[in-house]
Amino acid sequence: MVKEKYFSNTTGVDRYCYVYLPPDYVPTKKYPIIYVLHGIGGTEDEWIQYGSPKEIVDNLINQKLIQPVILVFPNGRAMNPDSVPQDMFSPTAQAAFANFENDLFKDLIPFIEKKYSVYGVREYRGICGLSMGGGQALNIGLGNPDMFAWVGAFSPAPNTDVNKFKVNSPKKQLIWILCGESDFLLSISEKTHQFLLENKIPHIYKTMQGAHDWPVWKEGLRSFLQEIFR
Ligand code: FER
Repeated sequence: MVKEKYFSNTTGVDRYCYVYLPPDYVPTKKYPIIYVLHGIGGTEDEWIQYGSPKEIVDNLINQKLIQPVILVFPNGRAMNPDSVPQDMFSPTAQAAFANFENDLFKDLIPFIEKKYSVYGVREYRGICGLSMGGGQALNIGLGNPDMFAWVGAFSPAPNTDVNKFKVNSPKKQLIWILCGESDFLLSISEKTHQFLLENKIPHIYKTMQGAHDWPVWKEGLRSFLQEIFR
């Protein structure tokens, strides 16, 4: 994992993210890329600390279950100062999660996709996340089908806003949602699934045994990646 620092014009301060490079990364090849978002109390560290993404993705690639892929773990809360607010549910914190969309498009994607060897087109770009980050992935992914072909949400949170989805887009997307059956936010996944059905938007919706917790989110990353490269 490489820790990267980039200047954000959106917040006016430096921001950080982690980058996962596949085992045989060479800058002479091009790679697909996926942005992986954390939950309401996390930062760019959260997935690395609790989700073992390097082990998960190294294994999938080494077993030839997926193609080599680059993963980026941003800080999904775009604010100044860039810290975890005392009240994670405060309007300021909520606004920072929404503001991340600006940082992502104007600052992070340009920085990352200049530095690393990626295709740089929607067909090879994805976004996914857990809980608060799952809501962001749906809002940003389905709101910008011209930017993302792959969208994954693991236990998406109440920040999920179907009004942000571009329901009439001709661009095809792989939309993949997973939630634990005893997750206290299961109703959000159910409602989103219903909305996508009613609007005839193809998607995959799965539940599994589990709560609002890492076993579900790690399985989410593992399964979403395999669905993409099926
Ligand atoms: C909420 C309950 C949970 C909410 C967000 C969350 C925006 C997020 C939880 C997480 O990220 O783990 O009412 O509102």
